[in-house]
Amino acid sequence: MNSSLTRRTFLGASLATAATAALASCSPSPAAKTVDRILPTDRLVSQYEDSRSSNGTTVTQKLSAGVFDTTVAGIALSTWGYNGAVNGPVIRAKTGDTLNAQVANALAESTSVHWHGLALRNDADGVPVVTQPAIKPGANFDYTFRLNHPGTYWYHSHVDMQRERGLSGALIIEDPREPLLYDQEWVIMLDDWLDGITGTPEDALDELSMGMDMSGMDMPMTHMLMGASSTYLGGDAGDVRIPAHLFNGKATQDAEVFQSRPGNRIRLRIINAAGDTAYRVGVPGQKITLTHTDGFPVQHEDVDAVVLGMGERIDAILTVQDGYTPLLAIPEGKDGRAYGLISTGSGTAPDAATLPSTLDGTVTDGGRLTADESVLLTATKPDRIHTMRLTGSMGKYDWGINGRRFDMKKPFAGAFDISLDERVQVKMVNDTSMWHPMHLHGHSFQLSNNGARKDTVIVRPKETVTFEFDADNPGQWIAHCHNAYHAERGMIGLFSYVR
Ligand SMILES: [Cu+2]
Repeated sequence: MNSSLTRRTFLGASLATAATAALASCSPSPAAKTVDRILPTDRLVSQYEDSRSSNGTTVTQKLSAGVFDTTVAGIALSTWGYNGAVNGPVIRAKTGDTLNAQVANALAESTSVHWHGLALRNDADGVPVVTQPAIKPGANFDYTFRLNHPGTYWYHSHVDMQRERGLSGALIIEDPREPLLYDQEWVIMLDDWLDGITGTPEDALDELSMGMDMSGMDMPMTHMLMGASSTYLGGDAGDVRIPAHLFNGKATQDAEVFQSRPGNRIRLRIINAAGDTAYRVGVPGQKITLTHTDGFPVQHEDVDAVVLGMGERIDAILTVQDGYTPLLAIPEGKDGRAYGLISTGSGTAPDAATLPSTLDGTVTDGGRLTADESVLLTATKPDRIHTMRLTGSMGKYDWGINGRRFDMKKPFAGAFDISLDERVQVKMVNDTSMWHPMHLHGHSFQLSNNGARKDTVIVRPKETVTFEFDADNPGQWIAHCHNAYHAERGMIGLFSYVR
């Protein structure tokens, strides 16, 4: 097993040793020695934070990462989560507020919290060792940062496979001048769960990491999924066999029921927190209106279903009809499903067996939507163009960027250098035969041709996805596949601000 990303190396290196290692690795080239990287400790990071508007209000949230006993899909198990739940608390704040998250680590190993989708100060991004040393067992860490854009976000551990247990939760930033009209709001976290049912996420990663080279040896395959196929995603849908799909932590046998009234407009805030599963979400026989992706508004589209890759979010409006309305989340190319029910108090809940197993008609995803004019980047020529080739294969399980597996001990090796105030264009070229949900930290990019503003986008096999962003948030920011297994095996790159 390749050990470049094992737990010990991942957690053992400190920020200082990482910087030293990077300098050492660059030493053969005299020019490289002069690279002046804007680290998370740089005074520019605080200066930029001070320039973000603040209303003086601080929202405080305690998050205790620990082990707890629970029941998932009818099975009693022990797992890890925040504040003793499969989904951490829904954190709510407003644009202009400061979030103060007080993290206590009650786990037996180090952890961190990443605030997915936020253009926040670099030293609060929660990526050991790039933006902070990991939070050691028994230690505390305060994340304090200003919230400068409304939308549907989430938070999760950024250490090893911890996110594949329960270490994630929703973060909703409300707009004090919300232009969207709706009566109610339903925050929905979708997740593919195996911890405590078929093994642990580490077991699954270990098995996948042996690669398909082992498949001729009659090895029993508990976790590896062969032949999962999605036309929508362009082929292979996923790597991992998933015993339970969860809708707000609940499998189908105890589906959540959301109370409403006929005619109410519900804002759905849908978050795909899964590790290896894209979900197709919709209501059989009824259209939903897509309004936002990854926190930013899009030109509204009425669709039968929307596909979310891991890490993506979709906001949609659903008008409630009398009786029970099922909101289905069907895993692309995999068995099973998750759903929640909207009830107006009349009729009877549908039996799971009577619900359709497919959602067809008009189907789209966040990457195919068009940005609302209010959030379009100003048209300008790129100052810098980077190409990120997505590389690797299921057979070798050697996922990487430009053929390189990210090494936390040498985070600056192969870095994509950028400078403040540049317009950066990124071409993501998928050289692999799988789709990847690619996520950029600390920025919202815009897809080409007035596409949506996003931070996570589906890149299909052999496809090139081009996006641009403004380099307006100094620091060190990773960009990676949000398939947890691909990222853990090395499909991570670094956008590095340099002077
Ligand atoms: Cu991937």
